[in-house]
Amino acid sequence: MDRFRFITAGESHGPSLGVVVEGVPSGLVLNEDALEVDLARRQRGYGRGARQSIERDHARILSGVRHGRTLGSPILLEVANRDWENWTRVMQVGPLSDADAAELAALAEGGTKRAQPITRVRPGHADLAGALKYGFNDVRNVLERSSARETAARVAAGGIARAFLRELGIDVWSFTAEVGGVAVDPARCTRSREEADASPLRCPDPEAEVAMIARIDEARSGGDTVGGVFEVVVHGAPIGLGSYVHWDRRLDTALAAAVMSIHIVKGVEFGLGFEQTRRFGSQVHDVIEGRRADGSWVHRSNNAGGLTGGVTNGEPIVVRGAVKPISTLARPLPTSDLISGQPVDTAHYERSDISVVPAAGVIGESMVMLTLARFVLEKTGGDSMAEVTDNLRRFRERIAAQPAAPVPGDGSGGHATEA
Ligand code: EPS
Repeated sequence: MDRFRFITAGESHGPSLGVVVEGVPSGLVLNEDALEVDLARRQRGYGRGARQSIERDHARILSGVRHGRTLGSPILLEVANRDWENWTRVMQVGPLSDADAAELAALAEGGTKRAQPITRVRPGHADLAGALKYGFNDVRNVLERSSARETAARVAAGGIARAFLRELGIDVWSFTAEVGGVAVDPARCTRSREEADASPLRCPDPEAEVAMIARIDEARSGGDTVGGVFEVVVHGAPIGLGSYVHWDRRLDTALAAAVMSIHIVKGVEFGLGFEQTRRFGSQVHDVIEGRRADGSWVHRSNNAGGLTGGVTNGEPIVVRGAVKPISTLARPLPTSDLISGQPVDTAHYERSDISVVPAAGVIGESMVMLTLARFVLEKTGGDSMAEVTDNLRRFRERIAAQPAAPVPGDGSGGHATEA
């Protein structure tokens, strides 16, 4: 059974978001302050909308932890929606009494947008397909769950994976690589990781960031939105996570699905990615330079993005997510009405972000960490952190040693023992 599996619940303007994370080993040090770091990073970024000035995301730990350490039991986290208090009648869980219904109707009548049913489906959003699929005549029922607000719960869960991976020496971060066609130039990436993280777009290249901000301002002034690319980088993953033996055991399969599952992501690539298709093999494949004294392996480059045959090869894992422009536009596109089926001039608009690439990067980190944690546990097994760390240390020692030279016909069938 998959370890570190998780399931989220919650509507964007409901009382709260929840997530249950199952299969976390016992003995992991965990507290709410640690989870807050990534939640705050997810909320920041130039181009974010008004919602983030309302929310101050904090995950309450409601189960699975005692005296600051995990118990091995399911961990339940809750992230409250502060905005809920502005939506109590619209998002009321219980049935509407006559008085409630009259109040809601009066609000809608009086022009309160959030109380009005939504039928002008937004191009690019889940609105139309979702309403038809679930049988709704009010798109509110779709957008509440399809909203990227749900990613706050994923990032809360990702904080547990970060604590787990950190104990094993595995480190994950991300940065904004591109916004609206403006890309970072590795030669100009002068900012340290801390400096990049503190910058408006979480960008290591200060010059590119200025031009990226200009693109966001341009989108804002046109009532538009703009996308980009984030890059997640993993250091310290041991060789041997994932497997080439079957499609669903490849780590790249799982990472691609995890990153692709983020609402705003429309493409995923590893290492050199699609650029590989434009080069000869000699300009793509990473020359293997040999084993170091400490047993690690060196490649001349990392175009494969740390994964060959779906297995970690000891190089940093590099995965990028393509972020589409947000589909809620302040100057809405023409669309059609869900009920009449006829064209209308403008799609629905309440409020939105202009650009979310830095936030998407933090969510990308979380999805990568949750996936890696699962694959680490698949490799090591173990119910307690002591067992996991012990097993991983022994595996690392085993593969660092020089294997015995193969002797044809010695009966070992090519199974190495240490020399
Ligand atoms: C988000 C909260 C949402 C949006 C955004 C992500 O808040 P609201 O809908 O109340 O403004 O800002 O969601 C979308 C981009 C979307 O398309 O639904 C958040 O917390 O990340």
